[in-house]
Amino acid sequence: MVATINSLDRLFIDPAEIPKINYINFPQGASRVSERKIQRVMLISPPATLFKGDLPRCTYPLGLGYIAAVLERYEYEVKILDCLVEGYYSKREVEGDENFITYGLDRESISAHISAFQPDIVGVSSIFSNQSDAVQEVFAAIRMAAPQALITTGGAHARYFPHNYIADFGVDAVFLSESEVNFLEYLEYQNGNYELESIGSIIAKDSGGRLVENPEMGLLREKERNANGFWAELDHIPFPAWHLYNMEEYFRIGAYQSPYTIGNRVAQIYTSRGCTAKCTFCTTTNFWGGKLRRRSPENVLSELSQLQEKYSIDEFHIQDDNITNDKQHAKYLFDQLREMNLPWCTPQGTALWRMDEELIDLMKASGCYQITFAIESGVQRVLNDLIKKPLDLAKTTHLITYAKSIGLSVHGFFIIGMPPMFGAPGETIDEMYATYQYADAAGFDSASFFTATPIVGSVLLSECMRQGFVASDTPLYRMSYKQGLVNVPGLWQGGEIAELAANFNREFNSRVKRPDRRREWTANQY
Ligand code: B12
Ligand code: SF4
Repeated sequence: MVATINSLDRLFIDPAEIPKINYINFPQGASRVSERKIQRVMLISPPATLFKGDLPRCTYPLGLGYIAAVLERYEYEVKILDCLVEGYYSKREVEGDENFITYGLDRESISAHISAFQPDIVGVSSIFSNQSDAVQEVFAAIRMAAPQALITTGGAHARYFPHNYIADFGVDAVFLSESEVNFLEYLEYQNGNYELESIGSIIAKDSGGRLVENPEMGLLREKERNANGFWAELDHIPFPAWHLYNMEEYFRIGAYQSPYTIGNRVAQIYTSRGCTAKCTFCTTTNFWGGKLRRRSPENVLSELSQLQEKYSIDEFHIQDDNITNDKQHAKYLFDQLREMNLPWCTPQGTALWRMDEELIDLMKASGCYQITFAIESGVQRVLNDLIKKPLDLAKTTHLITYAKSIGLSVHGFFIIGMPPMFGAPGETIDEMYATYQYADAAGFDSASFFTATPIVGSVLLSECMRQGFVASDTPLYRMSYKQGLVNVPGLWQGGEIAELAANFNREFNSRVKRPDRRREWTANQY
């Protein structure tokens, strides 16, 4: 089984150290379609194995949509299979683990989809550690249905287990970061038009079975600003291939990330990639290179207009890691979003430390109806010493009341159970209660209390490993923010923290009056 701490790759270097970054662009041309050996590409998002208390949210695998759009631009034939949306109502127990449940297509059904398409190559998304055994099921399904097809994978989980995937599961190539360009280059390599050695962020076998490794990170960036002077580093990336998603099924299921979603036809959008902060629990810095790259407001509006025109969307969710990282750019964007006249929210969490009244006014005026503030802790010491989020509570808490006062609903994200880090003492149970009290006093309408979870690629994991706070056989493939995986001898056990977080969630949210929903949400499903 992949994804225990024992099986972490040697590439799992100090997550504070980012591999060398090269800025790259799309190639000018590609091989002739008629001469291609590899032309039919299937991109698969695996089923989801979730903690029993988690709501099976079901949203578009955007990464695969972006890759597909690029491949279509170069005339490859592409299909996206999202095993979750296609098998959403089929759920099954996880053998040997009663706390988890799997949603989505089973191996036979996945095989049937693969057989029907007969791909030359399959790319399996591996962005979630808790999907890593589902990823293995997909590999097995590929072997059953298309034994000749090349197997590849990539994403925020695959990045930390590439040798494992190749040695134990017969994968041909693992992509280590952003992959719009290197996946295309890999296809071109297979079609005799490119050198494997020239591809960045990849570990792959060449035609003779030799392993080629290049951990350097290639990040897309074109021109800096557009004609109107707005940042536009990502404007050259095509919009995700929305036409390859089963849009009506996502709309029908309606299990979007936010429990407060008001629309019935919701899209999700990325307006920037990356974040420049270095919060210890977060993997963004490591995975996206700690750099911020933006799309211009015009580019974002153009995608939203297309979504409105083609799919009649009636709401959108902004999924950026940190939408307000560049406050001025965010202001320009929100100002222009008014034109869309669509409700929107930020279920992914926004950085209170990059906000002010003017920005919140612009959000409201452009259709935002709910902000999720990612506060993490109501205790400044915990923020400074353990979480390392550049948030000053004394200077910013009033913005929460301000957002409420202008009619926005406000949700808070909090983390409890931070262990000792960098020589600073771990979070005490009293400090966790203080966070609860902070959330209460700050006036949040609702809140999520997560247990500190050592995700691969986070400094939190490396600090826990260094100090022996996580067992080496900890099943990273069963991670959820509802479990307590960190044990600090003499301070607390993970189980206690998980229970405390569950109580906080229940207590805080049981009083929330929710809008009429199509589904039942329990107080612990935040
Ligand atoms: C939106 C989102 C969700 C959505 C679902 C998204 C979906 N269907 O894809 C929802 C809300 C459901 C969700 C849930 C969870 N999430 Co989430 N989520 C995200 C988020 C914010 C954005 C994902 C995204 O669209 N990124 C933008 C696209 C462009 O990037 P991408 O998907 O990574 O794809 C690029 C590369 O990874 C690569 N790539 C990806 N797949 C493939 C495949 C191939 C073949 C190739 C070549 C390349 C490749 O190329 C792509 C293009 O450049 C990320 C953080 C982030 N910034 O990425 C967290 C993130 C993926 N989530 C995370 C986690 C932990 C969870 C949960 C476990 C939380 C929980 N409940 O406890 C659940 C698990 C859900 C599940 N299905 O099992 C972690 C995963 C870390 C880990 N190792 O597990 C992340 C990284 C955030 C973090 N905390 O650090 N999530
Ligand atoms: S501000 Fe948000 S996205 Fe940025 S490093 Fe911190 S948690 Fe991650």
